[in-house]
Amino acid sequence: MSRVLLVNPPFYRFLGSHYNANSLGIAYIASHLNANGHDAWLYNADFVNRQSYANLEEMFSQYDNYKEYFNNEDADIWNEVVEKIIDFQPDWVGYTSYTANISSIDIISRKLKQRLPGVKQIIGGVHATLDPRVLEAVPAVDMAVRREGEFAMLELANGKDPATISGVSARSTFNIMNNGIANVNPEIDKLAYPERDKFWGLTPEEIKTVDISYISSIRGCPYRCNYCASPFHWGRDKTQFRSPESVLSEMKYVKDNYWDTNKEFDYSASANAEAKSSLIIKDNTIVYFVDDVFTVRRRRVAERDGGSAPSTAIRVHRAVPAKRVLIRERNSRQSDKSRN
Ligand code: B12
Ligand code: SF4
Repeated sequence: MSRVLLVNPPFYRFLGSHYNANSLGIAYIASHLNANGHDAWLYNADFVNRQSYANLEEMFSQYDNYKEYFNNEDADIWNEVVEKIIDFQPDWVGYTSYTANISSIDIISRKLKQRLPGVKQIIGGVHATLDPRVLEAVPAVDMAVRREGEFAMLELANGKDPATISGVSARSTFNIMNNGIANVNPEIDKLAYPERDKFWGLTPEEIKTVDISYISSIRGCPYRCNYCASPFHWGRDKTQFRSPESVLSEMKYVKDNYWDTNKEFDYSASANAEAKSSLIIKDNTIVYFVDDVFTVRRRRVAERDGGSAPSTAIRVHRAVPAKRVLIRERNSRQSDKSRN
């Protein structure tokens, strides 16, 4: 059994805000490892125990401070993150990468390497997928996984030779061995639901405030907008859909296990132009879909929402752009009326 810590690096904290939701990429990696006998936890280094968020204007005004953090590798935040990782006593540390947080990963991984040279460090996620030479940008990181990481990470944690795993790049004695892009996962319905319990470094009270309502119901986008990372990142000819049954059962699972009707705040979607206080949701009965193209097959959305409404009255949000779009469809209201 390996102890694996999966890290969402700090980003919004540098801009005077924070991000308190679950990161689904590493949450999927963690649940797949845990379902196969490992001990994998999520560490969100962008979490702050605070209920108010900065809006976009306030964040942009912090840009000079943001730059300053990267000029000062002795800033408290870097040491705080490294100490939390060390406390975990990991065998593996995995970072989820966007282009926006690659410098953060570089600083943390170099500091960690100085303190714990034997720990294996790995990078995955969008930026690692887009950049085949990502290991040159993060010299303290040992390996990269490109595209979907569930299977590759499990094989690594099981001790398989990186040179034999699809999608893995790794340092060898004289150069970097590169096995290209991981195979597309053909059966996303069969994946375990993303990890929603093992949050490292938070008190039990703080864990209750993590927004675990994010759900991913598709992988890939059928369009090819030339400014967008998605087509290459997911690498499918067409969008792969989870079945409505699978998505509904995850929604129900979230409702049965995590909804707290006393909760006054919805912590999702931190980068709103509006003040966060205008987005307060009293009962927190909400699900955020992170899908690139949630409405691409309209009939499927209707099936899914129609199916969910009578029993759960779930409200559906789309996470990005961070604006509320789909709110409780017709059937739900009707069934509410019939219940009252
Ligand atoms: C939800 C979301 C957000 C949320 C949550 C982010 C979070 N930290 O969880 C919010 C609103 C905060 C956000 C913010 C931003 N986002 Co955003 N976001 C998304 C979105 C819509 C879904 C992400 C997701 O959950 N996907 C589902 C999971 C399952 O997929 P995944 O994360 O890719 O993970 C899989 C693999 O990548 C891999 N993997 C991931 N991590 C790891 C780690 C290891 C160790 C391994 C082995 C494998 C691995 O395995 C996973 C499972 O198969 C994506 C688009 C998309 N559909 O992916 C854009 C996207 C990731 N965002 C993007 C951008 C640009 C941003 C911002 C920079 C926007 C801005 N200007 O502020 C910020 C950066 C935030 C940061 N922390 O750095 C771009 C990234 C492009 C790039 N080159 O990096 C994307 C791809 C949108 C796009 N199509 O262009 N985002
Ligand atoms: S996710 Fe959106 S922006 Fe990206 S290719 Fe698809 S439609 Fe275009």
